[in-house]
Amino acid sequence: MADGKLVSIDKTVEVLLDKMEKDGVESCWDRHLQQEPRCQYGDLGLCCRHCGQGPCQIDPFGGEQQKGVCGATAETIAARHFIRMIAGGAAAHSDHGRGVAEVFLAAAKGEAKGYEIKDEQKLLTMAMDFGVEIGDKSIEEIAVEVGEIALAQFGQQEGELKYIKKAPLKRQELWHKLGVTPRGVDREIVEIMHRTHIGVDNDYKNLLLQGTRAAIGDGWGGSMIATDLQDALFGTPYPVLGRVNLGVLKEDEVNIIIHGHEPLLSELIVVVSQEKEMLDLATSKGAQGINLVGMCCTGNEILMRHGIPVAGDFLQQEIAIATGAAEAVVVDIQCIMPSLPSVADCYHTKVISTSPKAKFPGATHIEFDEHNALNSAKEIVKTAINNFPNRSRNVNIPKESVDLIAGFSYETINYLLGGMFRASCRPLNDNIINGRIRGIAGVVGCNSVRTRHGEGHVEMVKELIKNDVIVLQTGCSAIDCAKAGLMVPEAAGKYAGSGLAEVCETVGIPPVLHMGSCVDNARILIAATAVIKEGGLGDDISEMPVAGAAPEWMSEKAISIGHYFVASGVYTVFGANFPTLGSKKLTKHLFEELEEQIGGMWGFEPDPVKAAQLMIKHIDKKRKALGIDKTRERVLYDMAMRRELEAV
Ligand code: SF4
Ligand code: MSK
Repeated sequence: MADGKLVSIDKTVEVLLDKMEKDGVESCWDRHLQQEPRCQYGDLGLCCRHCGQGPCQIDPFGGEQQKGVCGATAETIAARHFIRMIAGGAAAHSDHGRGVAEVFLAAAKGEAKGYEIKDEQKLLTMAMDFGVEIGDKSIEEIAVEVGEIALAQFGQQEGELKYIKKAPLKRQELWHKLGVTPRGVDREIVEIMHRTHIGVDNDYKNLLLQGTRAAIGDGWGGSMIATDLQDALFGTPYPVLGRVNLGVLKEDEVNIIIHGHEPLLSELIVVVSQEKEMLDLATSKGAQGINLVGMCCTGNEILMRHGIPVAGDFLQQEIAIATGAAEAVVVDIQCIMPSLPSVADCYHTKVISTSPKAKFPGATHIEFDEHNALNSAKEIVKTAINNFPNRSRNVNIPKESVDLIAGFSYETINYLLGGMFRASCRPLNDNIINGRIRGIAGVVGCNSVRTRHGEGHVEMVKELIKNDVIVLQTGCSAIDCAKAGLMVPEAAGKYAGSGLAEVCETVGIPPVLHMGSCVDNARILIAATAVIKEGGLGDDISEMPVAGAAPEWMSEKAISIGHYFVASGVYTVFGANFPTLGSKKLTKHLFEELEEQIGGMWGFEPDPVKAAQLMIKHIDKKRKALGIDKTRERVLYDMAMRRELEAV
C-alpha cells in the first residue's frame, strides 16, 4: 500500500490512506504502484495507435531511421499525440463553455427557472465585445443576443472568433501572419482529429501549428466564453473569505461534496441547501445542518462566488469518501475518478452523477436539466439528507483546514489596485517597472500521482514569491497553495520578498491570488492584456516579465492551457513528465524554436524550485529587454532642479 507521508505533503492524505488500508479500500496511489513500471514508449510519446496496423513503437535510442508501419517518424508520432491531447483538453473546456451558453440562453429567454442575469455590467461588456447594439433594448433582449452569438462561436466555420480582438494588437497580427487565428472553436478541434488520422499531416511543425490554432480557440474562445457567461449569470467574483482542506467536513451535519467543473447545478444546490424545508428535513434526520463543500473546479467556482469551503483537490476525492462523513459526492464533468462508486461501496456515501455526458456505473444518476434544475437540486439535497442516518461510527475527519481569500477576478484586481473611480492596473505596472514586483507568474493545473502531492505547487510558488514574483492561480494548484496558507494577506510578510510584501501590504492582498477554476485561466490572459494596454511593459504579452507553470499537471486540459499560454507569448514550464520527450526534434521545437516563432515556448523541469528559477531567469531576461532591469534611484527634485528642467 502507498505510504501517505511519501506520496503527499498533506497530512490528511497520510491519515486517510492509513484508514483506507484498515478498511481494505484501494486508492489511486495504490493503483499507481501497480502500474509501475510505466511503458516507456507511451511515456515518451512514441507509441502510435492511430490505425489498426499498430500499435507502432519507436525506440528512442534506436536511431532516426526507425518508423511505424506506415512510415511515420518519431516526430510525426509524438506531434500527433501531443496535438490530440490539445484537442482533448480544448474539447473539454469548450463543451463546458457550450453547456454554459445553452443554459445562459435558456435563462435569458425565461425558460430556465432559478437562473437570472446577476451581473448586468459583465453582460454589457460582452455585448460590446460581440458588437451587439445596446440602444434601448432590455437586459433580457441583450442577453438573448449575447447568448446566441456566444453559442454560435463554437460551431462557426469562417472568419475568426470574436474574442481574438481582446488580445494585444501585436499578438493578433502575429497569429494572422502564422495562420493560427481560430475560425471556430469546434472546427479547429475537428481539424486536429483529421490531420492526425493515418496518412494526412506528417510534418511535425505543421501539425503543431494546428495544435496552436485549437489551443488559442480554447483560451481565447471556449474557456473565455465560459468564464464570462458564468460571471454574467452567477456574478463576477469579488474577494471572499473561504476555508480549505478536509477539516471543513462536519461531524454533526449532512456533508455534501460537489465535485467536477460546471457551476450550473452547484449554484442551485447552494440556494436549495439553505432553504428551510431542507434544513428542517436535516434536523428531522438527526443532523445539525447541511454542510455544502466543494472539490476541484466546481469547488473553486462556488468558493469564488459564495465562499463555500473547498474540501480538497483532485487527489483528495477518494480520501474524502474514506472519511466516512460524506453523505453524498455530487459529480458533473471532468476529473472525477471512475473509482468513486467502488470507494463509496465501502462507506455509506452516495455518488450522484448529474450529467448525461458522464455516467458512472454504481452511482445514483439524477440528471441535470436546465429547464428543471431547481427540482434536480432539491432531489439531490434530499437524497444526501436521507442518507445521514446511514452514517456509521467509522468516521475520521482530519483536523486540517485553513482560511484563504479567494475571488480575484480580473475586475477585482483592477478595482483593488485603482479604486472605484480609477480602476486600473497602473499601480501594478508601476511596481513592476520600479522593481518592487519582479514579474508575474501564472501557476496552475492539476495534481498527479507521479509527483509528491502538493509539493510541486507549494515549493514553486514559495520560491517565486520569495523572489518578488506575484503569483496568479487557478484549479487544483490554487487549492494546494491555499492549503499551505499562501492565500491570506499575512502570507506576504511571511513568505514574500520585501518588494512584493510591501505592495501586498499596501493594497491588502495576498501574494498569491486565487483567480478561479480551470476555464478561468482566461482571466489570466485578460489580466496580462490589461497590463500591456496600461503601458510601459511592451506591446505584447511576450515582452512582459511573465511566466507560466503547471508543476503537477496530468490532464489533457492542462496541455491545452499550457499551449495557449505559449501561443499567447508566455514561457511555460511543466513538471512531472512531458509527453514529447521521445522526439528530440519536436521537443527542441517546443522548448527552443517556438520562442522565435510565436514569442512563447515550453519548458520541462520536474524539480519545482529549479523550475521556479527558470521562470525567474526568463522574467529577468524580459526585464532586461524592456530596460527595467536596473533599480532606479528615486530622486526628489528641488526648485532649482525643476527650473533647470523647464529651461531645457
Ligand atoms: Fe503505425 Fe502508422 Fe498506424 Fe500509427 S498510423 S499505428 S505509426 S501504421
Ligand atoms: S480540476 S483539470 S485536476 S486543475 Fe480543474 Fe484540477 Fe486539473 Fe482537473
